[in-house]
Amino acid sequence: MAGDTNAVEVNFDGLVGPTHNYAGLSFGNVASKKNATAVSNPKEAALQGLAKMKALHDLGLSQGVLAPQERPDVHTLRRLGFSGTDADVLSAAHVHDARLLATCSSASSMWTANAATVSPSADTADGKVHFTPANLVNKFHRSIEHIVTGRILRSTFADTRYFSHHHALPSVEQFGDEGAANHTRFCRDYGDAGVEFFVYGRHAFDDSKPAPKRYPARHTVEASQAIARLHQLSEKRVVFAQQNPDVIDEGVFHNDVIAVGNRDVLLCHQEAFLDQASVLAELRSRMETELRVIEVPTTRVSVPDAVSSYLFNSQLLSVGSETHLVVPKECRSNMDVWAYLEALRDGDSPIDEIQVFNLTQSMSNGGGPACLRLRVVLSQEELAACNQNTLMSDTLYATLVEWVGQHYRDRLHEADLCDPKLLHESRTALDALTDILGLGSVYPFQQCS
Ligand code: SUG
Repeated sequence: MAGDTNAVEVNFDGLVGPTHNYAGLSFGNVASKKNATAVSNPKEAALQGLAKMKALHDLGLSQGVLAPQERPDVHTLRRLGFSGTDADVLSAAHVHDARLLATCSSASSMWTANAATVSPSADTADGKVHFTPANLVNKFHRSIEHIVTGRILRSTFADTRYFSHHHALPSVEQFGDEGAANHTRFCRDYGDAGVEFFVYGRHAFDDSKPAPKRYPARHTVEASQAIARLHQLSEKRVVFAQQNPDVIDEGVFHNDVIAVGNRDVLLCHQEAFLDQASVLAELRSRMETELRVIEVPTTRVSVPDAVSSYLFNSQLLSVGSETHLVVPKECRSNMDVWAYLEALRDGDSPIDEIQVFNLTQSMSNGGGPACLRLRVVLSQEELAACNQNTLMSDTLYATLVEWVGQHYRDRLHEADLCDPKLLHESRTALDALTDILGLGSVYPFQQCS
């Protein structure tokens, strides 16, 4: 179905928060475990993320910013029985169990591909853009994100004439939802009704179905089906597919570590999906336009190389009439991956340009270019209705670089998380940020004072 020809994809990147650190919190995510206890550099992390946003803005793309969360999360620590002043809470949690304090201090909301699932108005029965924050229930440090994520999304997309916000799904493993990292949308032009592709890791209510053995499958089919219902999607334009459980066991903890799609292009590894030939056939049968699939063979790029280079955690972007692939610099350091990418660019593939970014601070926690962004397809009217302060511009970039310079540390270790000065610095930074982005009082510390 042809739609609004002026609709655009806006990438809303997560701003890295002041407590960015390496705590090894994500079992099944190889980089997170490998770098547990390393010293992080929050300032560099935030600037690396901002540099990517600015570069994409400079290419003429629409780029937005989503604010980080309040961390350490004293509110959650109080729910777990720690009391006294905020400094008492931090110190008691640290003495009792430093790991628990680390789980309440992660800057993991930077990976906004996990913030929510978004369905554009061209796909939904009521013609609104639908948002469901992901419950991220598989990892405690991430399961405490969705309430504030929901508030930030409501402040960014406030106009109820255009935007519909749902609560996160029930916070239980049966409805484990990891958001847009497991969701792709195919179409010819962004404003056309698209085919929404939901990829899940396991079935919660059917033990007979295959599941990974070593690492957790974070996302269930039941969660994907619930989102499709909430977002009022047409059954004719939805495809559900199971991730290959064997690749989850090799460290592919989200689908966006093994596949990426944009408009009519799908770049995926040969081993991405269970029964891949049928999945691709079903996608093709639902599309009204040709689906161009680049299936990367194992003989060219092994699954471990895909995981360490994050080749598939790239952004496929439409830049004018060209398609650009935004990859992390780890792709250039891997000979097989880089040779494959060069051949793609120089050969007869849909990919015209490759852009390489240094995102090492995020990458060391298993977060590449695609993890850092939430895609929101908007008509021009919807774009005009969203919070304009959150849209990247030369001025906003300069303001945020200065803000980072003023508030962020350049060195952080897990042992620093109990420092009450860090909490104070973080809250001061976020208070200033809510003014810059015009968000209102979205944080717990702003609501109880
Ligand atoms: O959920 N890492 C994140 C990385 C998320 C990447 N997102 C996508 N693939 N879309 C995660 O595993 C590590 C935190 C630590 O170990 O300190 C972490 O949460």
